[in-house]
Formats: sequence, C-alpha cells, structure tokens
Amino acid sequence: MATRHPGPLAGAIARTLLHRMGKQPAEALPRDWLDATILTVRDEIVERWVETTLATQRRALKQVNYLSLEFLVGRLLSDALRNLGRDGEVASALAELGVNLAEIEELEPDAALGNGGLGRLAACFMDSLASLGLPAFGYGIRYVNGMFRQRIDGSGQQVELPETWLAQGNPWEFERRDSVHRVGFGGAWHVVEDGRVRWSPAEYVEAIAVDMPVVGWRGRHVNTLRLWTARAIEPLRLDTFNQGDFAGALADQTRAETLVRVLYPNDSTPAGQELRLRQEYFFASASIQDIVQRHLRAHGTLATLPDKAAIQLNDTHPAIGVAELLRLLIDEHRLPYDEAWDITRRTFAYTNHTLLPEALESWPLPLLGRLLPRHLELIFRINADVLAEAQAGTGSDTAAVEAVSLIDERGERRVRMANLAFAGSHSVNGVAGLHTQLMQQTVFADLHRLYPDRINNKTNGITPRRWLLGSNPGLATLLSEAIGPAFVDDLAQVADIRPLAEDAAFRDRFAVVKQANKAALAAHVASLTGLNLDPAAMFDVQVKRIHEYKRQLLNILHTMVLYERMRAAPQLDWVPRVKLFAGKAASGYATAKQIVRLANDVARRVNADPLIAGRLQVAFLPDYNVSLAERIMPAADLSEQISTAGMEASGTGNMKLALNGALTIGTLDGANVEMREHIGADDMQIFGLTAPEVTRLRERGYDPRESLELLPELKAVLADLAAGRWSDGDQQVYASIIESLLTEDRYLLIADFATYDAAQAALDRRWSNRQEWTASAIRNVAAMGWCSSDRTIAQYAREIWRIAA
Ligand code: 26Q
Repeated sequence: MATRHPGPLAGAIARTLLHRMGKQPAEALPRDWLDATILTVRDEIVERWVETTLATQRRALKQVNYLSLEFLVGRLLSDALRNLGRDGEVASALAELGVNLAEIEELEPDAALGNGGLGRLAACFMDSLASLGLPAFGYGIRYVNGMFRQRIDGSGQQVELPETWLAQGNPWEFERRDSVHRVGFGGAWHVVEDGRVRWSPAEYVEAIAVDMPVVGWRGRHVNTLRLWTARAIEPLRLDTFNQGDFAGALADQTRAETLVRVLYPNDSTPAGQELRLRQEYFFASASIQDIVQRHLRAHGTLATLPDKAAIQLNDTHPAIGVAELLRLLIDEHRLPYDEAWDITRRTFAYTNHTLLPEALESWPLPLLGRLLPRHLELIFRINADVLAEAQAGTGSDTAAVEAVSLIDERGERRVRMANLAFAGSHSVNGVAGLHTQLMQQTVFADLHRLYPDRINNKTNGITPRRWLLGSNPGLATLLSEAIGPAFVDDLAQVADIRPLAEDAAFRDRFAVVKQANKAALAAHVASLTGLNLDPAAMFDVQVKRIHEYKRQLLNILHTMVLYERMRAAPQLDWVPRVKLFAGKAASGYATAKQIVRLANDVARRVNADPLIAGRLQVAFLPDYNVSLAERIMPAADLSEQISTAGMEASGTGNMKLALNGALTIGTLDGANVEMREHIGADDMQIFGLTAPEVTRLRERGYDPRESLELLPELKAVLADLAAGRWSDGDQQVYASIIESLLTEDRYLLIADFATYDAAQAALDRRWSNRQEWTASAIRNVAAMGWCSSDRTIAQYAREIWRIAA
C-alpha cells in the first residue's frame, strides 16, 4: 500500500518513474518499477564510478584489461544493491510504494552473453577486480541475442530460440558516442615512404562502446564493462534508397549488425566460421585501439604501455589482438619491430581453458589472409623469430620446431591461435593445477621447453557475493550468527565454522536452511514443469553445458540401472533420490542434443512409474542460466563432477555447489583435485580412473565390449535402450550413441562405471546417517575460502599483472 508520506528514497524512485519513463505510479507496470529502481540506484553508482575513474587517473595506476568474447553476468540489480549495502533500504522504499523488490528483481532478464564456465569466470573476475579495488575494464561484445534460450519440446528435444534480453531496453548501459573506433577488413597492404606499411582495408565498420558499471563489494570501487556494438560507416545509402533499392541501401548496416547479433556456441557449423573470425577481430581491434588511445591520453607515450596496462586474453578468442597491437605500434606509431614486439609481449597474458584438440582455435590461412592481410604478414614475421629460436634451441628436432610454429602445415595450412597467444604473451596460465601440468606435458610441451618460465597456474574461483550471499541468504545468515560477519569480506574466514560440524545444534540449523532451499527449488520446479519433487529425497544435481567429456551420459545410464534395480526389488529400503539435470547443448553438437533427449526420455518414464514413486525422480530443467543456477546451488545435496580425468580444465560449478553445502561425487580432474586437498578426502566421494591411468589405458588399448561383459546391469539397460524401450519403440534415436559407446567409448564411461556405481552406493550409506552427512557438508563449506575468486584475482594481480592487490 502506498503511504501518504513516502520517504526520500521512495520519493526519488517515484520521481524517476515520472521524469524518465513518463508514468504515474497508478499506471506503472512491474517492469516500469524495475527500471525506475535501477535508474535511481544507478545515479549513486555513477557518482562512485566517476570518482573511481578520476582516482585511477590521478594516481596513474596500472589498469587491467580483461578481453573476453563471453561475459555471463546474469541479473545485476540484486547484486548491485547487495554490494552497495542498500538492499534493505530499497526494499522498504519500494514497499512504501506498494512494490515488492524480490518480485521485480525476478523480471530483470539475465545478461546471457556467454556459453558456460569461461563466460561465468569472466563475470566472477569482474566482481572480484572491483571488490579488490583494482582498476579494470572488461572488454567484450554487446550481443543483441546472446546465448540461445533453450526449450524442451514434447518429444524431449532441445529447441533453440533467440534470447531477446534487450527487447525492453537495458537500463544499466551507457552508449559512449565519443568512444568510437573504425575496424577494417580485407583489402591489401602496401609499402609506402621510408619502408612504412599501410593497410588499406576494403571495408570498415564502426565499433561503438556501450558501458556498464561493475560495482565492487561495499560499493567502494566501480569498474567498467565495455561492450562493443557495430554500426556501418554509412548506415543508409540515400541515393540507393531513392532509386527504390531499399535492401541495398541498408546492406552495410545489416552486415554491421550481423557482427554483434549472436554468440557462437562451441562446436558450431562451418557456416559460422568467417563470421566468428570477423567477430573476434572486430572486438579485439576495437578494444586494443581503445586501450592504446586511453593510454596515450593519460601517459603520452606507448613506451610505458606495459607498465600501465595489462591485457589478459580469456582463451584465444581475442588472440588476434596480439597482431593488432603490433600493427598499431609499427604501422601507425612508427615503432621499430623489435621495440613493438617487446611492448606487445610485456603487455599481453593468456589464459588457456581447454586441452581438447577440437576446441583449440585455428583459422584457415586463406581466410585469415583475405580478411586480415597485414595481420597475416605480421604473424609470419613473429613466426620467423619463434622458429629461429626453436631451431637454435632444439637443433634438428623438426617435430619440435613444427609443434611450436604458429602455422599448422599438416594438410590445409591453418594459423594456430593458441601458439600466437603463447608467443605474444609473457604469461600463459592454466585454470587448475592438473590442467596446468597437462598443458606443460601435452599441447604446449614444445613451447614450454622453449619458454620454460611462461606457463603458470591460477586455479579458478567464484565470487562469494553472488554464490553465497546472493544465492543462499539463509546460509549466509546462519554463518554470520555462528562465526560473526568477517567472512563476508574475506571468505577464508569461513574456516571458522569447521569445528561446528561437531555441534548437533548447529547441524540442525544448517539442515533446516538446506531443507528450506530444497523446498524453494521444488516450488520453482513445480511451477516450471509441473513435477512435484520430494524435498525429503537426496537432491543429486549435474548442471553444466552438455558435453560428452562431462559425462552426463554416465549419470543417466546409472540412473537407468538404479531404476531397474528399484523395480526389481521394490520392497527394499531405497535411499530416495531426485536426479536433476540442466544445461545447454551447442546447436551443432548432435550427440549432446541426444543426451538432452535421453535425460528427458528417462525422466518421463521414471516419473510416471507408480512402482518406484517416492524413491526416484528425474528432472531436466530447461534453459540453464545464471539465475537458475542461483536457485539450484543452494538446494543441492550432491554435486556431480564426473568428467573423464584430464579433460575438465577446472570446473567452477564444483566450487559453487560445495560452497552451498553439497558433497561432491567426482573424478580426480580439474579443480576437484585441489578441492580435495582443502576439503579432505573423507568429505568427498572420489572415484574413477586418474589422468595418468586414462592415458595408460588408451595406450594399452581399451575394448569397451570386453569391459561391458563384467557389467550385466548396464549391458541390459543398453540392450533395452537399443530396443527402443526408453523411446516409445523407436530403435533409431539412440543407435549412434550406443554404437559409439560399444566401439570406442572415447570418454571411458564403461571403464569408470563400476567405481562410479560403488561411489554412489557409498553415498547412499552416508545419507542414511544424516548427522554425519550434514557434518560433512559443513566441513565442505568451511574449506571453500580458498575457492573465492578474490584469491584467484589477487594471484593474477601479484604474479601476472604485477600490481598490488
Ligand atoms: C572455439 C572455436 C570456435 C568457436 C568457439 C570456440 C569455443 C567457445 C567457447 C571454445 C570454448 C568455449 C568455452 C570454453 C569453456 O567454457 N571452458 C571452461 O572454462 C572454465 C573456466 O576456466 C573451466 O572451469 C571449465 O573447465 C572449462 O570447460
């Protein structure tokens, strides 16, 4: 109910509604209240933003530039309010106006400018950079349609729909018409006077900066997320238009808009290839030009660039930026090659996120040469030095020289972006300890021998603001009551709750919080899918992009086996489980889509079977995104982190789930390895082949059919699946999945099935002693201090960027 005398904040929100949106409270829709609230809060943020920017300039501080094709930030209002410490106040002000803050927060669309882990990491890093008070710009693309929205159709299949997050405008953004850069494509380069090179592109587009503020914890520091949008130099050709060729008149603008239309998922079709390269160059060039311009304005000379700017490459997607900076320094700023290369290498650092050969980017040489002829020339120049160094170092080992080359000469010649990023950086980091070791031993072994000091490890982390305070206020309050509020500023201090695992009263309160979170998720799932989950069951979750190496299929097949066991012995006292899956499959990745379909087929059959009612439920939650993750993490009892050892670079969902009090069932892969060191082996359920065992098994030769003979239950389930008994008689749908399991089993599901099954059985036994389970969950939370992205960013700052954190 509106009161007669609204307080100052309520008055400010009502005035914003009137002045900025032209609406009276009586006619305002909930979405109008959301926008009015954001715009009101934004005023305060902008003031701090300006202060931060001025202070950085005044103190001539070194700045971090984080270049990423993905920023999976999610909703921003609740995060901003919490970081500013204004959530309570704004909730009360809105209540005076008859508006419920929590309800309007739900109306904010997710900024889904990312696929998965790499994009969410960029968002967590932005939060930590601002929270640690480090001056930073995040650079990316303002995709109009971002990551697709996932729907599951009547037959259980994924359908991709365009994400229209900007349909109702974005109150967080500021278009900067004064930060505009021209980006060229194609054409040719020529030598002009005194040996200088000039590139004359055949076409140009304009990149326009759109800025969003990133508020750090306690609101002390505000950084910038600068996303590029594209515009044609001449958006409308009036003469063409007047001749009646309307499409022709707008063709340039359409081409420019295509650049920023969608985010390409991994494993996309070849059709998207050229566009993807254009996107990468568009965004890298605009960002590098911007960094150079800002540096020159502040410091006058490019000689000091490496002292005042660090450029971190989030994977190789922006790696063409290495050649772009070199080009600007040489062609535009007339520096000699050696000096330009030295500046470049001291400025860039590269983070690798995958060892999978199919995810390592390389571009056909003809394509790169056609779009970016001058850059290709510079890549050859860089390569000449790298090859000479390699030859000097290794002598006649041609395999080693070929491996470090920026050009892959096997078959169609391609430019290896990882080698370009490696050569052009002073630091190359992995995202977990094991991943870093494997980088040194496998994909980058020869580059590592050549530049032995370059590869280093920075294990990923997650922001506790979003993944504890925001997603799990019940747990945050409980922790605060038990150990005081210091952990909110320094997550390492959650370690103080570890002794309370022994305290029965604390365990009960911890269990009550978990139960409430499960009930809340169950209510959400009911509204989403109509399925009523049993909140007393163990919530067993696997939420992440759908990929064969992540082995959702192992979990699904195990669920099928479990179902058959329950049907065969319904009289037994089974531990009730709710199996939750969520994740998107890349649109061009047929097998991943089959896995989505199978999860839905299994869900349909299991949930409809009265014989196992109350023991097993399966749900595939559509459209996994940051907001859905925020509901799932706090409600999970068990976290499935079951990738084939050696294949998951780090994982960050593993950390989010443990921080929210889930136990992990996992392989010794990615950051699971370090989590075990912090949590202790007794409070995780580790199973399966280790990375060296995987390598040895493959070398020895592995026959999945032979291993399957020892697994009669799995064999029977696969036979049923092949016979169409999980797909309404359709024997074709899963034929290729089964075939590839039986003939190759590249991800070693069958090899790991028995130990996975044993680990699940051990978890059932643990669950039966709920006091001990809860104690273990508490010790998991207590060990997660190290997983804060504040820790990770402090390490980047000290060891890569060389700035004080
Ligand atoms: C490559 C070539 C062409 C087109 C697209 C791509 C492409 C796009 C996205 C390749 C990879 C990605 C995304 C990778 C990713 O999200 N990796 C995850 O990064 C996390 C953060 O470091 C890790 O925790 C995960 O282990 C890793 O899978």
